[in-house]
Amino acid sequence: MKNQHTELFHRNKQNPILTAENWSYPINSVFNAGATLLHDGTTLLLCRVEDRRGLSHFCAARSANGIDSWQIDQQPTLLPDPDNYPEELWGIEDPRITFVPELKKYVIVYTAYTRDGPGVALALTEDFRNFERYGIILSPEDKDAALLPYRINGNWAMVHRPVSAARAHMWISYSPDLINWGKHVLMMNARKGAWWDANKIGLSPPPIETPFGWLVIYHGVRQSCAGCIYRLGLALFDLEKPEILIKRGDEWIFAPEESYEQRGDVGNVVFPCGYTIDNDGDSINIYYGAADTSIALATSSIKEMLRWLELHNV
Ligand code: BMA
Repeated sequence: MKNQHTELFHRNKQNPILTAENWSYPINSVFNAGATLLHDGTTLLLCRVEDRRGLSHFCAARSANGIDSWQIDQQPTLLPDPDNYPEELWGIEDPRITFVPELKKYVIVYTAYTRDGPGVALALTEDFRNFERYGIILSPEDKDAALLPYRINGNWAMVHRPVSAARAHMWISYSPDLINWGKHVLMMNARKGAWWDANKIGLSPPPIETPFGWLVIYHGVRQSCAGCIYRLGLALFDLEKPEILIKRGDEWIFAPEESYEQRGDVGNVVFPCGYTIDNDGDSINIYYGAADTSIALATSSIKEMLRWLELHNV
């Protein structure tokens, strides 16, 4: 009998939707893209592109339907700038995009690969052509960060994932100006032992605002003697105090199962950094890096994810 479980994410039949072959300049791989809908309804992906030295930069791809006919920038859109920002020495990775109505700008939070490991950096843009860099805002080792779209009690709020010793949990920090971050609070622990999300977790795309709280898709890293498996789970946090965990799912909801997810530069990885939400306010398009090699798309429903959490809350 086939193993039956609810499929919350539905893979697009055209997966992977973007690969290195789509680029007009020589690259190694394209994965872990931030995503947003532009004001005219165009889907914009800010793709992490790894060059043939192993260093990453960002390149924008635009599509009317978010699935195919991508218009990809002919040159890198945002390159690391180690002369002015030395913390970007070994590249920039894994952008998460938040449109911030108060600033009328997109805030991009990304990993700067410093000499001492990954740190969190921030840049603002209105058009994904010109960028205003704030440089590194959280020192290494820290990554998997995204900004919430509005202030909470007067302060900006950012989820991130510092690493301490052998374990890595999700934290949230607050700032009056997007530069100085404090009031650090632990949001959610990695579990222990045999769990799929033991020892190391991190935010995947930016939290999804729902009437019931911030719905968070997070990744759990299962380490074994055969290597790591990156899978996704769900949690819900309080809207006004986002460090308060309301619900956490037991099982993972999405895992590497297709060949393009299981094989590549880093096999067994599904890693979404962005999504877009359709006009119905419920259908969600999740863009994920597959095996650190290509970009794939899965669709889901916010209501169904919330219903699943009701049943799977631990
Ligand atoms: C994580 C991040 C991701 C990457 C994943 C698998 O730590 O660095 O960029 O996709 O590892 O290699």
